[in-house]
Amino acid sequence: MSFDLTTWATQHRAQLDAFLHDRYRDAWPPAFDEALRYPVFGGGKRVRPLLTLAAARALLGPEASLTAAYHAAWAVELIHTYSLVHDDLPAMDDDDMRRGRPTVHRAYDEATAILTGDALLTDAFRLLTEADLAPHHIVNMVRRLTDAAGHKGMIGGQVADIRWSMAPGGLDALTALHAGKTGALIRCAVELGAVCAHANDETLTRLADYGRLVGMAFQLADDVLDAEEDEGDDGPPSFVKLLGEEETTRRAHQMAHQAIDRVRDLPCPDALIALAHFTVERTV
Ligand code: GRG
Repeated sequence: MSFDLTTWATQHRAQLDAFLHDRYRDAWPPAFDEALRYPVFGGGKRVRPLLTLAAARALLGPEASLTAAYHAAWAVELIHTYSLVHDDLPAMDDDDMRRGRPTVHRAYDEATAILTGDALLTDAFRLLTEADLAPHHIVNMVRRLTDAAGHKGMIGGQVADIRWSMAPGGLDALTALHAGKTGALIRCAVELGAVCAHANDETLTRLADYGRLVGMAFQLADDVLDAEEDEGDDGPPSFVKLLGEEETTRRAHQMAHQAIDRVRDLPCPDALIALAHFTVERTV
């Protein structure tokens, strides 16, 4: 039977949400639970956690329990969510709206937004420790997520982005920027799914490569989607500005196909293949 990404993703999004639904019920102080839930259940596509689940499925098969992978999936999504909350702050992008509604610092206040991001970032690592896996697998995941989210990955990419306007670079510099800012966490999402499925070193390297390629394809597609709004010298750095829309689109599709080539021999690669296509064909 052919694989239907919409059905699979809808089912897993619902299970992901149910899994985390009660997590902040006992937040302290009690009223803080509302601010914590606001960005977490704010209508994100859940691409990263779906990649984690898809990587575990690719190795374990369609019937396997993905309980450990759910912990990893949520950990990655919480890091992504915190990064958006902080990225919207006045000191960063200063955005009033995200996903069609006020950003956290607009819905609440700046201090609440900073602390909400801090709390979600911290809780991501707590979640990893709760996965039903041997301690060495958990340590492995903590290290990978720390590297992806920290100065060698997402934060480093964000710093490079902020400095870009003072000293813009070429294609290599922009690729390095996005390998950190967007790519590191997407690649890590895939890696954690592989760790949860006890992948050997060869398979992990192959899946990490898939994650790297899909992460870059995701950013190239994003730059095409945002091309109009990013226009102008004071807009953010963008592949479309360096390569044009047509070439950026061509490279995005090429990378998605290269990513698929890395995983097509795995036991159950259907969801990974469909997500690679979605990454470059999406309209949001
Ligand atoms: C401020 C700590 C800190 C980090 C900032 C990820 C990031 C680094 C900033 C977010 C801004 C941005 C546009 C990043 C590029 C990555 C990206 C395309 C984010 C949007 O991801 P989607 O499309 O978002 O998966 P949804 O809303 O679906 O969750």
